[in-house]
Amino acid sequence: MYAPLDCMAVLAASTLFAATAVAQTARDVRGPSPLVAIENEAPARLIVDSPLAEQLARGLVFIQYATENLRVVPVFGKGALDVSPRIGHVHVTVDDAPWHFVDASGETVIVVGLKPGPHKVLFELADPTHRVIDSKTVSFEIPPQPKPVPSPAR
Ligand SMILES: [Cu+2]
Repeated sequence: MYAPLDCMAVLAASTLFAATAVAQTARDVRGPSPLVAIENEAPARLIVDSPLAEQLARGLVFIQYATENLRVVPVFGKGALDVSPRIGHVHVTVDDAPWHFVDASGETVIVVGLKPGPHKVLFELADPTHRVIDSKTVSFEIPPQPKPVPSPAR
């Protein structure tokens, strides 16, 4: 006699559970709004992954990185030091080169053309005046690549 009512209760409870299990706010995914100043912001931190394996096997270096408590944007200069939330960019140095390039996109860094063998890439998280805040080095080895097949002579 009460079976339909019990089924309804079970259905309602399971629906509520399912909705709760997948409920996610925009803040959960994106973090705090970048449009609100942060008092006493925690120190900035740099996270750098190893190169993506599939691309590395083909001799291509794709390195993903992320920052905490710092947004990577192309804004520079002393005045930008007082911006909140904090902003900055990344210096990338390949194999101890005397020069580096700058990434201000926050996207995967791609390096191509390295010879097979051991390599390393230094990531430095910098403030808008280029002062280094944090750094990470990723070491990896590019495997030997198959030689291209020569095209037949004409
Ligand atoms: Cu810089």
